[in-house]
Amino acid sequence: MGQEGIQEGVFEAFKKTVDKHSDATFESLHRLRSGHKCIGITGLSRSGKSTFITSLISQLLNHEKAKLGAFSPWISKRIKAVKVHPLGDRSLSEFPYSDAIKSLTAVPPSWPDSTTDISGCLLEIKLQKKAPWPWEADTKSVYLELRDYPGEWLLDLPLMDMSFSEWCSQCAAQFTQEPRASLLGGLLNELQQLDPLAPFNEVKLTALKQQYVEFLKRCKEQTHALSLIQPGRFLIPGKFSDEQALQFVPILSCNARTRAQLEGADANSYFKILEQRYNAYVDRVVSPFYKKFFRPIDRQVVLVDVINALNGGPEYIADMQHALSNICDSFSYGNSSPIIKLFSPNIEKVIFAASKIDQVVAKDHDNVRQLLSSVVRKALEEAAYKGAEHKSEAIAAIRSSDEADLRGSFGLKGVDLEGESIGYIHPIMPDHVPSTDEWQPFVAWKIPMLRPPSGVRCDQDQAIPHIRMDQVLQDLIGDMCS
Ligand SMILES: Nc1nc2c(ncn2[C@@H]2O[C@H](COP(=O)(O)OP(=O)(O)OP(=O)(O)O)[C@@H](O)[C@H]2O)c(=O)[nH]1
Ligand SMILES: [Mg+2]
Repeated sequence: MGQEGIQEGVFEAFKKTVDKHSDATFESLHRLRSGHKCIGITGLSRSGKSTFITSLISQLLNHEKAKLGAFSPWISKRIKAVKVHPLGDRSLSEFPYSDAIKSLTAVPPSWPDSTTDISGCLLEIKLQKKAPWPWEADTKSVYLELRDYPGEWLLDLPLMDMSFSEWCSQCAAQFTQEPRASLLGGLLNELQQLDPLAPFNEVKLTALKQQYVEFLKRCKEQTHALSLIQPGRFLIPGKFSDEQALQFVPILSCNARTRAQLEGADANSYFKILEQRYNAYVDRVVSPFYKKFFRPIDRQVVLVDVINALNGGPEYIADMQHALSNICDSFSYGNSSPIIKLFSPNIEKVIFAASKIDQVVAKDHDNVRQLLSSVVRKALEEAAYKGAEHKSEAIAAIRSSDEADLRGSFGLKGVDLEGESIGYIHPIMPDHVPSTDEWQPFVAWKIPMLRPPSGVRCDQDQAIPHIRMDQVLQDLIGDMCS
């Protein structure tokens, strides 16, 4: 290629980049201002995202009574005021903070509702400047964009890098393993018998899709939920409930056909029709969600309910590890200049946090943190390699237990979801994923679900009790508050 050809190629590549990102460019321009960051609160379904956001807002709004000893502007008493604003994007509903606080302060208190759609808010923290020039204002504001969404939708991100036949192969491998094989029941055989080259039948597909959704519900609603539940919108469709793009199922026998057979299949075959709908799902549902909510993220908190997965057993930890590694593969790490970030936003910091750590005694917290580090080891290494700051933590957004001497043994007391006072002792938490002969005590333990603490009046300036939310705040935004 001559000089001209090379220049043409470079120009085309630049034009493509601009075109690809132009929809996000204007949205991103305002983020060039220092003191404004988009914070991703990411986590699988029920990992504690909405509770975390609620607690974070509440700790800051009620900073005078909150215990935030690890958060530098709190120690130096530089927090002047905190305000929650709606996000600039008016199409997005406001994060239901007041509803969550209402539930938490009700008699009896209850947890915030499970999330069914996207919401967000902009949190402004007004700080006293350390040493302003005489002509400067003596305060500055730090802005945090926060967004919440159903955890199920996160599981769709890996589909962007998977063709329909690759997704079918992944399902074929998973569905013959326990516990999924039992949860599928008769549907396993039906999906295995579905011939990709046979003529498509909408009535049959509708029946299969209904059964498939029931199977996904069973995966989610059993005692220990599985992590990898795809496609996420089949359970929580959001505004896409009527889309034909949501009408497909995996064909488990794709592997029995050659690539040429699948590519040359009749336009009205199961393979071609379902592939078309899968592609439409990825293009019209998954990609826009990724572009709007993940691409602008500057700093990421990934919440992981590792205690619950440990309690489920080896299959559940492995399933969670697989799901998290797929999700983290779609993160774009790096610490680039603001101008480069405009076109190619990167995650400059990531904090993996084991959530609901109040379910175990304090002396085991560090073990759980180490366990989490081993579960997400690959993602931590990737972040380190790409130059992003990274850390693992163990936190409770809302501390719902107290340590207690239970007839001579050290344990926890709290109130269960039925309102009964309970006390329990748990096995010593491991600092690594247990090996085959180490699993027994963790699966034998029946982890109780705790009710949030009673009598917290965060509607009257009191702060919610927590564990290490102040450390997360410091790690996440301490540098912006200096
Ligand atoms: N003990 C304890 N339980 C918690 C804590 N945070 C969350 N939980 C429990 O975890 C459940 C799920 O929390 P959510 O905040 O709704 O989780 P989510 O990730 O927003 O869930 P989805 O919106 O369904 O994806 C709650 O209903 C509580 O039972 C915590 O700090 N301590
Ligand atoms: Mg939620």
